[in-house]
Amino acid sequence: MQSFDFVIRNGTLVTATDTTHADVAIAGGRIAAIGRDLAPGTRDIDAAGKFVMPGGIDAHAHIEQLSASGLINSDTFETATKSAALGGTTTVLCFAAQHVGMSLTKVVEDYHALARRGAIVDYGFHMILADPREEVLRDELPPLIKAGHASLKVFMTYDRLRVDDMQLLDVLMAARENKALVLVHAENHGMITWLSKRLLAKGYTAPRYHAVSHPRLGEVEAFTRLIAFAEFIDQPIMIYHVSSAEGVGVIRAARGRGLKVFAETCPQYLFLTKHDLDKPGIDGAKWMCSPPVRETSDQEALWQALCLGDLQLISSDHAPYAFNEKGKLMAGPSANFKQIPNGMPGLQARLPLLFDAMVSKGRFGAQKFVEWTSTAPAEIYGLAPRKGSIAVGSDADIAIWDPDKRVTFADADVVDGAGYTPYAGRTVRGWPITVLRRGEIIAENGRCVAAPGSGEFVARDGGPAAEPLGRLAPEFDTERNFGAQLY
Ligand code: DUC
Ligand code: ZN
Ligand code: ZN
Repeated sequence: MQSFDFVIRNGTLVTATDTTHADVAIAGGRIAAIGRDLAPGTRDIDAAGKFVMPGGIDAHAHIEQLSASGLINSDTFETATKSAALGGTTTVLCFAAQHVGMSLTKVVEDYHALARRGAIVDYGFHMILADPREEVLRDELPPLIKAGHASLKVFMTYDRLRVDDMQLLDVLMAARENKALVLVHAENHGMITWLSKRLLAKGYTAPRYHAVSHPRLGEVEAFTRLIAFAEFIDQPIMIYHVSSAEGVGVIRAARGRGLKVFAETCPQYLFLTKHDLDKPGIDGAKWMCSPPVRETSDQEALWQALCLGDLQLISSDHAPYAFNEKGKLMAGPSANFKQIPNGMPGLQARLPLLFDAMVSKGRFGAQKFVEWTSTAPAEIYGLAPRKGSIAVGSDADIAIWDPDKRVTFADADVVDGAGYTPYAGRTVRGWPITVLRRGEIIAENGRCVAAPGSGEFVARDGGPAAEPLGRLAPEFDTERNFGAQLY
């Protein structure tokens, strides 16, 4: 008879497609059996009255990263992934961020070294390209993608990081040639810069004006241009952190035409509004991210877009900056909104906020919760079938949720480097009480019990998501372009 390391008994097992009462047996870090009356394991966990769900996959987290502000985020792989584990997340996809002039190969090596030392959950890297020089795309990119980093991120705004139209086309083409997904921060840089200048000149400097300085039409323009480029090159894309109803409209139209446009939103756009930035003095800086949080009507449009499949997943965009001179207040306590780094922590709060809204309060339910926070990111980013579900043969990445446990978010409980939570004072019902990563308990009853560095790199290929549609723009079609071979 097969022997098991763990058997999780009597729980309600939830995947993206099913909800059943079944036991789950784990051997050698993988799911070994699912059924009733399984043989005892070395250790049995009684999950009666609890939900047994796949560990969360957070596909958008800035960890110990050199960011657009020129600062490193206020955490380390250890603190960030500890917060992830405590919040029920067992895999993160973060960034290896190339800035102008850097070798991409060296950048990727450096981030690997940081993660090897500190990571508690499993991880992979998207490669940020701020300087897609010819030799980077030709010589460095192909082996890095082959080594398991099959996603490229570009910014259409931020002075330090943004690519222009030609560079964006080059990156899309390089991704197509090497079968990688392209992930994009898409906002119109000119509109943001122009509007910010006018606001500041008129003395509107407080954090709340950050919400005004990123017009929703900036999302519309950038999404539209990006999608046209992606269609032209026939390259699948992922649009990051969709924040507005209008942005959703552009994506819906593109998907309606059959284009391979994936898109995510984040808890901050579902649970916060611009009024959260409207605090005395500079306090609103804690709620500053880009794009900014918007209106209640946008929240509703985003939920509907998730439900309709226009958006496929919810990531945190974890990007913490401490509320001190090493973070949000790097330019001092009287800084204007342009001098404040953008971003907020989210690795720990993402799943409890969504569990509360979707499972405890019943909106869309437990299976959609699993789909949008684990299964869809696994499938889109090439982590499936190893991650993202509870199935025989998959990694035993499991979060056991107590649906009755109430927790009120408080700054005192924050373990990432931000030192504050944007959700302080908010009470959620439902909390991950036991979290297993590859069959090892990493968090239990609010304590992280795994060693820093025990997380493993997960190599990913582009998979079906990165496969081009095969629809050639007329200019790329040799039968219609006088025979020019452009691919
Ligand atoms: N915006 C970004 O583009 N990245 C990190 C955080 C943020 O707010
Ligand atoms: Zn971004
Ligand atoms: Zn981001």
